Amino acid sequence: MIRFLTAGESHGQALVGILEGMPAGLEIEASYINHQLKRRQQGYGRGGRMKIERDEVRILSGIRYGKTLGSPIALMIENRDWKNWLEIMAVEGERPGHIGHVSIVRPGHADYSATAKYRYDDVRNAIERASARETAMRVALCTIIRKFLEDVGIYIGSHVLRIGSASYKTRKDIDAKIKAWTQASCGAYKVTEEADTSEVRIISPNVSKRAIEAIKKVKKEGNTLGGVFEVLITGAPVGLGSHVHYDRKIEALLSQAIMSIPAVKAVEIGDGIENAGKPGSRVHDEIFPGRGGKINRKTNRSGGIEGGITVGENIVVRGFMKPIATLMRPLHTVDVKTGEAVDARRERSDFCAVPACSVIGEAVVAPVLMNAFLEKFGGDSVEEIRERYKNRQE
Ligand code: EPS
Repeated sequence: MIRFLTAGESHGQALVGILEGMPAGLEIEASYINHQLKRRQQGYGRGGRMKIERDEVRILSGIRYGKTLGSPIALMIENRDWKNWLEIMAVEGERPGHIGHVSIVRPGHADYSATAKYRYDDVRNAIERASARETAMRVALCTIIRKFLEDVGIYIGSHVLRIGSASYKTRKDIDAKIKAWTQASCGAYKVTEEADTSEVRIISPNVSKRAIEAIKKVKKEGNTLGGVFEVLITGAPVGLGSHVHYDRKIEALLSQAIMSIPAVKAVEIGDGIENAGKPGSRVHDEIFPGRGGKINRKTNRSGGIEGGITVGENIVVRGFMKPIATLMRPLHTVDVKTGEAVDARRERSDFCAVPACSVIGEAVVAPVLMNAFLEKFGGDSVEEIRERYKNRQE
């Protein structure tokens, strides 16, 4: 079973992570992880921090001569910005007199809730760990898992469907493209490759252009925008997850993973939202006889999951991200120290982070798939697992 932990404040020295449970013998290089870290930093609409950081991982343990040992893997990503925060984020010593306490809370962030819960005397304590900076380490750890999945033919990809009101009018064309791409040998990887050519990770140049215009507009107005992204998984076998217990249903676990990304407030599996308004005859994916005693389907409205178990079709998970809570045109709020009505603090932030969020979405589903995979085909080394997987019966 895969477990992982992350630690690190947004402006502290570094982000660190430990990944436990990876089988031995997986080939992995820092450059492979760094490629995903770079993708997470991209996207039109990001703020000043991404100009400072150049996220690169340091592998501290668990890998020898480019292969996993089966022991815990420890990673570190330095925060370049830390040198500008040495006094504010000092680990030891007294607070210097000129460093004030933050007491104005931003609506929509963890500022109020975490400060109240942990009885912080400084909202900065909430801001630091609630920051989406933490996702850099999650992407790093999950990329190692993703490498294992890719080696057995399970590809994870993503693209953005909507930013603010800029979205596809109909899904017909994009769905046809995705269908063709995902039927190709590298599946979801092609979708990601195409999305990566757009600054907002939207495959259609038209929608992409409209999304960039929309971000430009909110930037000028001191506002922010959210959106919708889609994570696609191709090559997953039949039988990941289980119907027998609530905490083994794979759509529940995938939803939790996507929902754990900061600012994601809704998740959809397949056409879940649309399906709720249709009769059953137009929702369920009819089953037809296929080649070699297998089954065949013409639709995949279920998002590749029935009864908490994968059915062997593409897995489709969508995340709905709210607009970032830090606005340059501040909202009404309260100074929690004085109780006075004030304007929310302007804190450096992104204007739109949906493209980055889609890359994080690709990463966070990997441990869910891996655990279901290990439960079914598990072993201690990549070699052992591959043998079991090769000899499976579907
Ligand atoms: C982020 C780093 C943060 C933010 C952003 C994501 O850096 P800073 O706070 O120094 O600007 O840019 O976090 C948020 C949007 C947020 O609300 O916390 C990153 O590395 O992704």
